[in-house]
Amino acid sequence: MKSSEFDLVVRNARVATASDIFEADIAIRDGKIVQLGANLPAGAREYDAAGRVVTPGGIDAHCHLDQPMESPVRMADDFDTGTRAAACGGTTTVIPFAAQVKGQSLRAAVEDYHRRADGKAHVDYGFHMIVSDPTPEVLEKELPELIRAGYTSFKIYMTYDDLKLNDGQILDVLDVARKHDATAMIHAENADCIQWLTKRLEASGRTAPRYHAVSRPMLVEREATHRAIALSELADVPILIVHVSGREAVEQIRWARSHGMNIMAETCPQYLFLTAEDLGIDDSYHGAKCVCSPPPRNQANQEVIWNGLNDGLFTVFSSDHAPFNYDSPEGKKPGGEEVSFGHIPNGIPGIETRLSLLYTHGVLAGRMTLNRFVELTSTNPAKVYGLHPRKGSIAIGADADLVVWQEGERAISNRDLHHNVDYTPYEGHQLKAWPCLTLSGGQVVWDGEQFHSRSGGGRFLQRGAPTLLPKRHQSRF
Ligand code: DUC
Ligand code: ZN
Ligand code: ZN
Repeated sequence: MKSSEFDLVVRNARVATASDIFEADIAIRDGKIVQLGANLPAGAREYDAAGRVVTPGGIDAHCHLDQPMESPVRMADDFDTGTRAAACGGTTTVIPFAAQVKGQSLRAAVEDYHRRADGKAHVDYGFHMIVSDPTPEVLEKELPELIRAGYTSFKIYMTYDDLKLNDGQILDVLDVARKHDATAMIHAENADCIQWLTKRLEASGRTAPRYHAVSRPMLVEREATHRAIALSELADVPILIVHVSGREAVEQIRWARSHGMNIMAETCPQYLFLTAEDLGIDDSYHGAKCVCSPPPRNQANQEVIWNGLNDGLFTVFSSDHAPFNYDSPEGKKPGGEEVSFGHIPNGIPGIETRLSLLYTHGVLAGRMTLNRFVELTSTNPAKVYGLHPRKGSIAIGADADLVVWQEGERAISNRDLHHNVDYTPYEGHQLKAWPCLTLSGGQVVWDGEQFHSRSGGGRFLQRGAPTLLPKRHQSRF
């Protein structure tokens, strides 16, 4: 018999959801929110949020953890260290990627990924699939079965030799998304243009990290974004364009929306806080730390991304955390070498800093409302990826995944972060807010100073159908 009706009461919270801001006590029992109200009875434990903002736990719907790479490269974060960092940064749900290797079944990729995740995660997690080999078996059997089993989203690549699909294959996969109600994410960059530019740059000795940005100009993203939109129109299914970097892709998405198409879009911190200059203004290899795709652009493009975040163009804000150590033969120096830009593992860490950066420069700088912050970082990802209303809101019956915010000056330092990467691209960056408490399933996983492993661990989330957009009708073809 419990002595109190509630396991925990978070008292005097300034609760922020995607639609409302109100003062309330939040009562938690068995990992769920069970009451919201004034002057609730005492819980077995109490936390006084004393007027602090409390938001739903963040959902990082685009991050890479322990994703198998070609030897000698290896991701620095697995599900242990990656979800530890997530928790300390206020993220209570992650959705990384189970990647199909060409020639391998999709189910095998998902099973392998469960072996990597289960029992190791400290926050709840789901898997997106990466479809790299859409054989008839995959299209007709594996994908529909896996979608029914709760893997209700997948990513399609238009670049990277080992992952990319051609347009016909993309249409086939989009058709499965339409028929079986899944969310299709698209990495939109034109592979042939990148290859052509890379060859020319390397042939003339321009191999430093900064040429990564030169090899992937905005036009390669613009062209692929436009093509993805056309393929979505033809297949008659919404898509979500991931990691949109700047004006040219944004213009394509605005055009599609103005023509009534359901095109969703994601952006990430690197397109707000980094520029191509972070890849180097000279040939220094340090720029490898910020090599990611698409590359960061310039300040004018950062403004375009801020506008899209504020005015509703973007649906979700994710980290695209892709963790590689800088000074490591498994990381940015494969085999211990300073390699040409075309061989530098793509990606930067950001799972822990995503929310604080957006809160500081978005909410506190007056660039977006607190409600919009919640929508982009939690509510919309929950809806797009079939987790709402269990996740993404502060509501009775929802999981007790909560973040309490503390305001004050603090500089980002890699020493203080909880990932397993030897750098952060945001070293020295000044924050004005960060989480002082993270609850995952009602348990404290971050108390503002220390990480606490969740007893029983994070759970695998079987996800439902997307709910952000109305269910689509029959195909026209
Ligand atoms: N780009 C991706 O598409 N994925 C991982 C990291 C990156 O830079
Ligand atoms: Zn991508
Ligand atoms: Zn990615």
